Amino acid sequence: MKQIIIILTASILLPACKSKQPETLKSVLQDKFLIGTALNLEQIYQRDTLANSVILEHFSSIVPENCMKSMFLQPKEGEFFFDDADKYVEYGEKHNLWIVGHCLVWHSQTPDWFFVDSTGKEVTRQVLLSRIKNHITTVVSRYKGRVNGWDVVNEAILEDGSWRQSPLYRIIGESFIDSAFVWANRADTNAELYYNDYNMADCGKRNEVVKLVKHLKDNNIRIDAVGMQAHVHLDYPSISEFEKSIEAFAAAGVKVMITELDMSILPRAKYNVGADISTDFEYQKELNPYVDGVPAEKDSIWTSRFLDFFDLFLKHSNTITRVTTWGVGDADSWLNNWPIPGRTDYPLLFDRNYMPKPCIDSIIGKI
Ligand code: 9MR
Repeated sequence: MKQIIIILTASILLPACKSKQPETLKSVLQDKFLIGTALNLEQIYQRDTLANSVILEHFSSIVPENCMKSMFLQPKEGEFFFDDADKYVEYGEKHNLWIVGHCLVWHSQTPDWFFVDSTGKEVTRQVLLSRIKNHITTVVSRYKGRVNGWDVVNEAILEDGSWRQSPLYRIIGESFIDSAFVWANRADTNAELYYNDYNMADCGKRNEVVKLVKHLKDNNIRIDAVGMQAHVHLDYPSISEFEKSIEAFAAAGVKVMITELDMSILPRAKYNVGADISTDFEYQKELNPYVDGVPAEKDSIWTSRFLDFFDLFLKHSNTITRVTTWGVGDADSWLNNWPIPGRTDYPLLFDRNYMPKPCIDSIIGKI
């Protein structure tokens, strides 16, 4: 009898005593969209416990910042290196995260041998197509059923709507995109397939990407989403132009993902350089003004604009299925070294000590 009373008392009291779990980005956003982050090797190998706990607390999706790019996966023809990518996928599976593969076909970070023969001469269309097919088939098949979605083609179209004159385009023509999506689909019919690009709020690029999506769909080639990288600035792009692109991609019949979100706080060397890593400028002190910290006023401008973007994403949460930031803490960001090396930027949601910025509380408070 005494035992029954104790059990009954405990079951009545326990729920009331149980402390409420603190809310995190991933907990509040779970019914809206996935919230993701890019991981570097330090994070994939869990060398920093603080970064690791932030990732697991706040994020529901991951993407590898570099280790799945073709120059790392296939440094020599037919010789694949999968150690880091395997570790990345294991990490995601272990923690039940939505795993993105980035990226299968890109003009950049492609190994030197990819576009040339043994004499250094550009390869033929047939050879290049067979190299792309082999790369995609090998990589996607290895992670079949494990990677949830792939950036199949990255950055093929320019801001004015013309096609990037990369070796992919010059040697094969526009159809390299069709082939890449067909081969990725054959290798894993369940993984989602994405076209991913930066400066997607620009009208020329927006229209051409819509055309591309329609072209793929008209030809029964599967594409599931368009990735808007969102390397944004304090003065570019306008929220309204960004919104037009979300709406245009959704109207073309695909989901939208915000795939590489960061917002630089630094003055720009030149208006609108996009995210093309081949662009760089010389270091100048006045272009690196916040080495010792950001003045409060500037910080609040950053926070308020970041929140404006978040409001937009929440407004379109029926269309947007994932928002991924390009890195965890400010020190991890590529923007510290691009387009000018050696600067101190503050573009992400966590500071250099992986402490949450005020923006996170505001996002949590909104939902
Ligand atoms: O953040 C990545 C950086 O560490 C690499 O040096 C760079 C080289 O290509 O790529 C960066 O990530 C890019 C991404 O893969 C594609 N979109 C633009 C990103 C920023 O350049």
